Amino acid sequence: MDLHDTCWIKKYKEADIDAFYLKKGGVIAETLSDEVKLLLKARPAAAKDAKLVFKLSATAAKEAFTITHKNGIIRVTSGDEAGLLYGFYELLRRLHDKCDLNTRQAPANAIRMLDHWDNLDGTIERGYAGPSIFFEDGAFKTANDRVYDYARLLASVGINAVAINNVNVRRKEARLITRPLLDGVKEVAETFGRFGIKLFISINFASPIILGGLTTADPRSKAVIKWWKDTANDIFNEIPGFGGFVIKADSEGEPGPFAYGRDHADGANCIAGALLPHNALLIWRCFVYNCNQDWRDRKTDRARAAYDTFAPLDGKFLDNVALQVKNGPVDFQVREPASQLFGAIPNTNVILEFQVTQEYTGQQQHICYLAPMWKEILDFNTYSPSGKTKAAPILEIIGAKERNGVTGVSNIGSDYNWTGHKLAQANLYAFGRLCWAPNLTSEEILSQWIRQTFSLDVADEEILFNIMINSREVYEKYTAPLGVGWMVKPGHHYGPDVDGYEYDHWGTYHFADRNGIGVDRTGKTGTGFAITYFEPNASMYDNIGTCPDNLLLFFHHVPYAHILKSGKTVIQHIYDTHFEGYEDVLKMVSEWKKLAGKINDREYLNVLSRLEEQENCAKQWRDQINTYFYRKSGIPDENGRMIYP
Ligand code: GCW
Repeated sequence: MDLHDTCWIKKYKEADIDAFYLKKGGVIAETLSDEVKLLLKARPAAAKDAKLVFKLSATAAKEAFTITHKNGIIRVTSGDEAGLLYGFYELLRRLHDKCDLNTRQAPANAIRMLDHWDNLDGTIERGYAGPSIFFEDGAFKTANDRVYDYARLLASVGINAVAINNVNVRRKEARLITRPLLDGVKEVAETFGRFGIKLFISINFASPIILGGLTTADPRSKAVIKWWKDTANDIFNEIPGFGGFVIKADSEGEPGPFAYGRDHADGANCIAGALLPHNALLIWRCFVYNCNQDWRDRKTDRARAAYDTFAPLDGKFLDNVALQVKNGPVDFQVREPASQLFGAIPNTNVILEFQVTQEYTGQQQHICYLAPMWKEILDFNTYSPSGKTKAAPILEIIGAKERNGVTGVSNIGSDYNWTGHKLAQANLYAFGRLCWAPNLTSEEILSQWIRQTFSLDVADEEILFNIMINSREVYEKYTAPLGVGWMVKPGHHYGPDVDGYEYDHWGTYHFADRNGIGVDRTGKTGTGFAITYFEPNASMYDNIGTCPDNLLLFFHHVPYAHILKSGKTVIQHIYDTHFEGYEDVLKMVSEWKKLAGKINDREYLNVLSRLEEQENCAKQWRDQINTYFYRKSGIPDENGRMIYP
């Protein structure tokens, strides 16, 4: 089976794409591929006989493209081949959507990346769509068409970098940067390279010990510095277009510079120095916090950790280091404020990290269209004084530099439809589109994806659109309330367990007692996290009267009877949203059933079976949360609905 039949580019399959892409110079496609011709037929007469011209232009910008449609000629122009490719896909989107073909576009972000948490044995950490497409049984998969298909899929939405292995780098995976595994890396890098995508490998900070036989990985050690240089030289001899490394250091048990009394600038610069002559990038993750916290300690705050570690180091990193910052200060929860690090490290390259894989948002069993959440982060105004204007939204900060950008933890695996849950494809699509053009709306992107993926009439498209567009809000309603997060089963993170992490060492608490709930992160009585933001955000969050309802419990510990801006008490809000969230899921199920016979059986049943799981799980969430808070507070539901005592 052609795997593209299962996703959004099926409607514009084009056998010729690779051929034109590999040729240097302008190519005039006198004969259009059948697929494009077909699409053209759907257009008004004027475009039917159009000639397609692809042209590289020395004066045009790289990756950017112009499409013009004049006198029967459709011309795609770019400064490089990747730009032609992006232009081609944009053209196909426009033909498919029957809209004006003339456009001029440049990507908003220089780095548009996906991270894979794939292990050499083929498992994927937080993967919900089958085993790895890259690895199995300790080696690269052989005769693997899937990588080629994936590269093409990613190019269709403008992705230009991929890291293929887990940031938790075990001893075996550490060997990816040396032979013989490096041969496999080379092959994958070449496949990706044909689609303008740079390959990155996640590395282990202790590699000089693990691979080099040294007794230390101290970033100031001459032997260590030399080992990284030699290793980088070897890699670039083999793979000249290699992208660079990703590293998780001093985080959740991974080794890092702290062991040697060094800071993260020392650590990063040692390795980045080895990459610098090759013009390659070191992506250094900021997910650094104390994961051995004592739950009794109310002062240590995981939400502060990345900021406290990295803000003081601003400006101390080499030019080819980019700090990778998760969208929120804790960990990819369904609702978190934007990380306060954005805007706080103006003299450092920064990459925003989203989680496309749905670890905390229903694990590709629940429908959860994530674009609205990503948009909130991108649009968040940091008010960083270093911004050019008073407005310094995150999307401008990350769009401002050549080594800035966006990355996402990929949600794909070997499943026939790539993402396990058919509708989770929309997240991969939306992620790519937002990396390219963060100003697109969640609605525009979703409509596009639906039109390109299914062949539905307008009324049915609307049914599907309505199921998906608010699905993140629905998920939020029946899970942890008002921004407090977690309450998931420890370890795998699926399903409700209100106190699952409450007395654990991960720094993720809700502090519910008989009187109230929430984390006091205020300046006066709490951890001070709120006031690490720039004004006016600091005051807005710090002040209980101005803190938005949906983040109230992230910032404040309040009594159950506290009245929200909505006019409801916190406890009544908890009950209402949990009853509503479950009802919303029932509605999703009945709406989806209306699409029976309109979508092929395999896809229809794929979604239906997952919706059944979502319904059961949402019910568990509803009842466990409601009962938990009823037992704690003793306050009954105003509307007398069933809460199990
Ligand atoms: O959210 C947590 C995940 C870990 C992950 C970690 C990280 C790869 O539960 O599985 O490790 O984040 O981002 O490093």
